[in-house]
Amino acid sequence: MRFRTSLTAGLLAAAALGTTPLLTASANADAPPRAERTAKAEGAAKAAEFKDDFDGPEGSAVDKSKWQLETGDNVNNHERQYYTSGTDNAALDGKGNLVITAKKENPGNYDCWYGKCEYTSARLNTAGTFKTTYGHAEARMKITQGKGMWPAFWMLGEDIGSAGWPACGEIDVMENVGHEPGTVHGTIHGPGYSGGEGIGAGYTLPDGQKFADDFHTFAVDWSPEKITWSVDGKEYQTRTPADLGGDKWVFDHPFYMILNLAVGGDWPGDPDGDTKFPQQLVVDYVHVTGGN
Ligand SMILES: [Ca+2]
Repeated sequence: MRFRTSLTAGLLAAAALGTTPLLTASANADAPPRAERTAKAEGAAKAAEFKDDFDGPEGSAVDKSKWQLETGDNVNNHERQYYTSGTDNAALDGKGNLVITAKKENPGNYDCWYGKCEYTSARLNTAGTFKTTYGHAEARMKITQGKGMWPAFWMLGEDIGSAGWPACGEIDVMENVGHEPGTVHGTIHGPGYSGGEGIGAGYTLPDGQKFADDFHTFAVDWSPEKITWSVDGKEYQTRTPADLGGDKWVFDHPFYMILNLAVGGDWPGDPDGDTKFPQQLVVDYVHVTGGN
């Protein structure tokens, strides 16, 4: 729902995920040269799949072959956290989860757009390691609670470095602002429908339940000219080019994924005296199936 930029443009040029064709050795003298066989195998292995269940020892870092940590602050949304590298704000819990922790501290004496940073947190992406066009992207997470917290699972067009934002497209699979504990939002942003003009909808749990009280699955089913959002398998929104009022649909090219926990900002507002720290965004898994 609000403008966000990738903080490290350099990583956008990072190499795409290499595929490792599984070739069975052949004794057939007529078999094509290895290079040709490899090319054929890569052509056949088109499906983009991503799977991180965050298994690993407590306190260990995320798998660097899958995730890259972005660092710095984010003035565009007037977020108040500083995103750090290392494991201070993003680590496995030894129980099969990634935990992104927002802390009210500034041990690194980091500078933010408003002065000395008041909070630290983490933001991870797959820009250099995984991208997909279409598919089912899903994360199972237990989110934060309290005013000013802003967890998100979202995607950006890999061409952000050349096309810029919002021409690259942004798919927000799940965003929550802490003052709406029972509601999450799914949104698309593109040229003519970005920032507060993003096109989306909210999903609210029944009976006053709060998302922070349990794990939930947040997903999009993304196909040519169609994106459908769901929570716990319940579809609540579908968008197609017909929703754009003539603006351009920019979701038919590769995107990468982002997980982050922002503190404060234009949309959620700043934490208040009732917001407890540290806050944790607990991620059981991120899976993508059926992509290209
Ligand atoms: Ca897990």
